[in-house]
Amino acid sequence: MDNFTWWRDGVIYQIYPRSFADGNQDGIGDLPGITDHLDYLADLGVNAIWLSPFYPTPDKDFGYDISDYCNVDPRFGTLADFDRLVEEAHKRDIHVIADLVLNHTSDQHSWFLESRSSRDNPRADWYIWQDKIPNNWQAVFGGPAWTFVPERGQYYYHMFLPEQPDVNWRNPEVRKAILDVVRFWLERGVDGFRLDVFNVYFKDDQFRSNPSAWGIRPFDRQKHIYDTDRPELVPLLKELRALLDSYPERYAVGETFISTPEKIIQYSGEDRLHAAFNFEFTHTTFNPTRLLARILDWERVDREHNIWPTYVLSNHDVPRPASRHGFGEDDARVKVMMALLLTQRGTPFLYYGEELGMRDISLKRDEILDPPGKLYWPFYKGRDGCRSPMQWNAEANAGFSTVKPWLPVHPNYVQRNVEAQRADPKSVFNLTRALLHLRKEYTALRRGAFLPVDSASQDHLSYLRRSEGETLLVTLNFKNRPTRVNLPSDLHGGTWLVLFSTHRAEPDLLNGPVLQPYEVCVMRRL
Ligand code: TEU
Ligand code: CA
Repeated sequence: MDNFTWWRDGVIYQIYPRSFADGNQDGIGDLPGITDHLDYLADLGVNAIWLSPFYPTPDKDFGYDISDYCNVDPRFGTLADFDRLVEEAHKRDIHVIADLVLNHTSDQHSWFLESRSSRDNPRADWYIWQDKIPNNWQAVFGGPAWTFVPERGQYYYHMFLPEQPDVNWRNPEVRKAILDVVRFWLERGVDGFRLDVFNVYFKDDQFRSNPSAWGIRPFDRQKHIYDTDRPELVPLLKELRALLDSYPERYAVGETFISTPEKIIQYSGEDRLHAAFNFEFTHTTFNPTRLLARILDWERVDREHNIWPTYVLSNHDVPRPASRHGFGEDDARVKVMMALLLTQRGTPFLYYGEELGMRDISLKRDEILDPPGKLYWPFYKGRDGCRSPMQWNAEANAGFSTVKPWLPVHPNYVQRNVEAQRADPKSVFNLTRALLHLRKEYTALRRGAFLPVDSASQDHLSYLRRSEGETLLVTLNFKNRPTRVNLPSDLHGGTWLVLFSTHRAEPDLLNGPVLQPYEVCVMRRL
């Protein structure tokens, strides 16, 4: 493959470590568990894994509250386990992306324990302290964003939980300490980073109050112009990029908080982040017209700003696509969405279990662990639903662990698991695997132009992926009825080969194929 760039041409698979595989049978997934399943991931065909936080944490936000940036939580393993995971992943040509949460630490991090102890300790200015609450800023997970500490007689700022104090990025010592953290993981062989809420690192230097807006949660009733997206950010991103570029082929993808195309344009590019998430597919409805419009937005962003698109259907913060689009246990619509994701021009991100069409678990109120779920129940039930253990086989606890897992396994695991889906040629797993392998085989799928066909259709979404010497046609029927794809006349006739289909073995392309209900088909013009 000509100049294959892993993060641009490849597919990235997100692992939520505590839910993937339990290596030591204590009910919590861990790094050795992941290492044990690298052959599974290599066979599936992914090029990189992104690990949600595995650092020491008091677990107020399940790892997104880090108490030591340069270590592994004993529940997840040791630094030696991490080194082994990286080594074994690299042997299989799988790159490793670490999740860095650099906007805030845990309140149990030694930096904060010191900072909160007095007004004149060496780290007094490592967090954001104020004598009085200076503004109306709210915390994302509920309540005001300022919490009082009697030892200092002052308030500190936290955009999320009070147990997640925001660090003071304006302090040069903090900046240096954090860039040293990045270097620490680069030196350990990490290939890239996912940066948690990177665009909120800096807050307004004058602490101005946000203007109001319409919304449900108090946090949403403000326009976030002073607590997010401050101008000091871009120079920092440039410094970070220079650090990454001092190592070969390293990568950073940012989690844009309240993502918009404008923000992504501003924060990604040659001298800043490689990519910033576009979350459109996590909330667009199952509608070909709307999905096409979103894709064309990103095609434009790339054309005009040379920013390689990214696509994701889900992550550890949102309901799974199979729960959003599937009917009961039926996977027809789930396969359409998976095929859409994997045939885009841009880097697709998969979330563990998506390749099985895993559904969200539903929990009773007293089973909920996620802090915003506890707070806003029953209006919002939190994010535990999409974090249930990976379903490996039909044995006890889905083969995830021999003991009771930290979150319940979805009861559908008896039928819906890796082993069963491997054996079923029509499964979501085999569709995912087949498309991942096609993506490796065809340059047109990775880099080829995206050219919509019959784009006024309300029923199907069809497009060519075309590169020099390769023309592929992707057709996705979004309806539970047959529909015809009207091909432009220059595509009539010719010889076509079906590379993948949920329904057919032979092409039927006289004037355009008639698609079966929810059919997914990828053909190649010979
Ligand atoms: O998420 C940012 C974030 O606040 C939302 O995605 C959030 O999960 C949603 O609004 C629910 O209310 C990142 C992480 O992905 C998330 O898991 C962390 O909880 C959060 O930052 C704080 O680190
Ligand atoms: Ca374990």
